[in-house]
Amino acid sequence: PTSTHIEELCASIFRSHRETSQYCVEELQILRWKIFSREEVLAYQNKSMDEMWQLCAVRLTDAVQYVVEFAKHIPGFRQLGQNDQIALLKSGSMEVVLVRMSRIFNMENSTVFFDGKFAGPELFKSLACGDFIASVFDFSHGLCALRLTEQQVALFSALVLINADRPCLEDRDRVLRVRKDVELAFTHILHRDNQESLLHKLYQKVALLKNLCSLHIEKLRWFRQYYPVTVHSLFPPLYKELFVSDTDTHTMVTL
Ligand code: 4D8
Repeated sequence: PTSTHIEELCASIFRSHRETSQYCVEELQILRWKIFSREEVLAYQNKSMDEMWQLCAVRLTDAVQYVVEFAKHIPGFRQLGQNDQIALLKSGSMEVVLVRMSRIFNMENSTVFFDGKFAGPELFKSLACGDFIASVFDFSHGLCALRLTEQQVALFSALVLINADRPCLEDRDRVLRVRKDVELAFTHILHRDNQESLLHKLYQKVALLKNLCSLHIEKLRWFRQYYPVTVHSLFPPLYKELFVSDTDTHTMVTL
């Protein structure tokens, strides 16, 4: 690929990131003063476990839906087979949500924008998975500390999604060809920004993302043992299709 080709690829990935980001950086700066009060935090903590899980599943699915839109506009993604598109989203969409969480994370007080205001990890107490929530917040803090530009976040998100090592891919070579271009775009941006040292640091974050996502699946399996009906009847179909292995809903075929 020529350098204009790479420039164009960077530009379109950045554009799809911007168009599917819900909040832009400027808006987020303005929202920072909106923090849940002590009473509001208590109200979340006093929710029943299944009610809080359902709320989180709904909020998470909203965020995933924007990631699906982002993926669709990565050059080359839609040319992959339907099954491979779904396989990449099943394993990568939660990872990209966690990358996006770092944009919305306030390092000064370790809070994140959730359900309308900024919330600390203690707000999620009734989920009964404090270790998982603590790891998610630690990860966000670490990624936020790298102070990525929006363009770098966009390219890193694409790199996380287009991964030829994901399980169940039918045409791995084709995914690898798209991957190579995204890698070139990613290194191009870091080189241009004179921040090549970020390359190594971001590849380290990829391993952390993988752990967090297996922890999410593990917690979900545990929750489902106790509340199978909540998962079956009240969780969003897209959430089930992505994260519950033996599900028969196929909402993503509308890709
Ligand atoms: O832009 O869509 O408004 C987290 C979810 C972020 C999970 C969302 C969440 C985000 C993960 C809800 C529950 C990250 C933004 C808001 C909702 C990502 C935790 C906090 C999006 C960025 C911040 C702001 C719980 C949005 C990790 C895990 C899920 C369970 C079902 C228990």
